[in-house]
Amino acid sequence: MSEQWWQRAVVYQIYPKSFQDSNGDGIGDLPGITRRLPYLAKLGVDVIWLSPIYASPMDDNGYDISDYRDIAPVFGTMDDFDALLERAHELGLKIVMDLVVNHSSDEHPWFKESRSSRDNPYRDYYYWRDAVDGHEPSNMGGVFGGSIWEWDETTEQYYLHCFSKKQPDLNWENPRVRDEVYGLMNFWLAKGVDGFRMDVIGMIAKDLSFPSGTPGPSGYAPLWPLIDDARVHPWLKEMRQRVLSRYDTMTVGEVCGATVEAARKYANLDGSELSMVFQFDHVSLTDTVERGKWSVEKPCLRDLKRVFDHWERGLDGVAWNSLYWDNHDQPRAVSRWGNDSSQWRELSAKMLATCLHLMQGTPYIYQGEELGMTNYPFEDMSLVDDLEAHDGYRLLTQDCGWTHEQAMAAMREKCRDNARTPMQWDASDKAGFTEGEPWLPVNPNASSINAEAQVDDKNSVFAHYQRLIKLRHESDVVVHGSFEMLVPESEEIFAYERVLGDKRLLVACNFCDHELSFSVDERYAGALRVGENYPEEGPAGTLRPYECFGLLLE
Ligand code: TEU
Ligand code: CA
Repeated sequence: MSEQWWQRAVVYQIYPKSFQDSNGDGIGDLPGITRRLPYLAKLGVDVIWLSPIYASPMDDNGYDISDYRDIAPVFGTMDDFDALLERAHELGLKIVMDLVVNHSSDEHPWFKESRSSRDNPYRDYYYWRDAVDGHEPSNMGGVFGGSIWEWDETTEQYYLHCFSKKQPDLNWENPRVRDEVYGLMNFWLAKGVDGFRMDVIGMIAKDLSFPSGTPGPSGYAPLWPLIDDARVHPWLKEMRQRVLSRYDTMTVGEVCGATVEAARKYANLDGSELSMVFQFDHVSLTDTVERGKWSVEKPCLRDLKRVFDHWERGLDGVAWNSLYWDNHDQPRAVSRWGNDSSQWRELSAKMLATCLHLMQGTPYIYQGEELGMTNYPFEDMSLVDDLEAHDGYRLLTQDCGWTHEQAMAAMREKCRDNARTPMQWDASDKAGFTEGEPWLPVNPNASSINAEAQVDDKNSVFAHYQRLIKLRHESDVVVHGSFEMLVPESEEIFAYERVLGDKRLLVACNFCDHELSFSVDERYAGALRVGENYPEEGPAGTLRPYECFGLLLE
């Protein structure tokens, strides 16, 4: 296959609610994004992925859509969207929309029709089941807590919702549902958008026997056996035929629990399904069956390396990887994988960037990551907004018997609102995000960590990201080189080599706060230093705290 544009591209994710407010209501919006597009052009990214901006009751910040062809008033109007798209394209930035079609909002007209009577033509747009012995049809729990089944008085049946009860699952078995999805995709593509990030697309096929499982501390069984992901592939091939094949798009499917084997189908280089998927192996390393994601342990570096090695080698030449440390569902990268103390924050943020951006795959930057933004010091639940976090707090303190302090420590490490505090534009009171009251608090460190302080400083985290993005645009070995892990047993060093014909790249990253020895093969004598985070070269054979560098022979 010849090179696709998205293989050399870097994607920047915007969480609209927290990016830039333009009208003082404390909520980010489309005119705010348009105003900040030159900042993204300066950073040098190629693609912007917009988290959902569609009409929505905002039970899950827009991941619950009530009209797929309209904009949420709080974010602006369709004219605002058209202006954003036009300006982005003028600046050479592509726009990828979030496609949330595993479920809709319960306020979507389809669901209102569906729940109105058993013989409504929209009934089969969703999953409706009878009670079994007066109970839910199965004992699985949803991602945001409680049963996956909600009783509906009007028609005396349960409907399925893998997420909140305001997010009923669409029935993909029904060809009319698939037609609707393809129709709305065509609507946005005809407008000129450049692709889709597909929310939990790996979950659209269910085991229709709706199995039960062994309950955990919450009283519910884990959800994942419900997912019948083998059956997703024919639907994605149909989507390719009916929609995507008509346009030159980038598509990325969110596939929780994806294996390398599955990704070879989803993201095959034959282009029959998607461009790439988001896998979860590295971000779920310390998850447990009992507590899910709510742990405070740091995963060990060897495990992290094992995951990347498995994915890099597993997809090389067959399918395509996505590369990410964080997004709107994950804590801040520098707090989680690096060191967010004032001493090491900048160095470790740059080291993480180098480590990720020089692997094979398309890198994603989540808003603020390019500034080294950190987690937020949440002290209690009053400042936490996210529904998942509130359910998590309840699970930990009530079902698992944790103290308030233990639960808050987990929230500070893991809750999604860490990523959702306002973008830090400048050192002013509200960080330049809003003139009003921000919907989530601004991180107190905005006075020192902000875009204004970094954009023109060549030693900043921002400038480091700029250089890495440029390097990917220019270097074939960064884009296409094979991957080999070096010192795989090391608990402290993440090092690898990329090879493409006679071109080579060696990348070395120190993941800890002390100096280590690391020797470089002689063949790299005279190589070009790239992606380094210390201004001067250190003594041969060593890696200083959080040091990283690449050595390029091209
Ligand atoms: O997330 C998918 C998902 O399974 C999440 O539960 C994710 O694993 C979790 O948030 C990690 O803590 C997608 C979206 O990215 C998320 O924002 C939505 O809430 C969810 O789908 C429902 O649409
Ligand atoms: Ca606003």
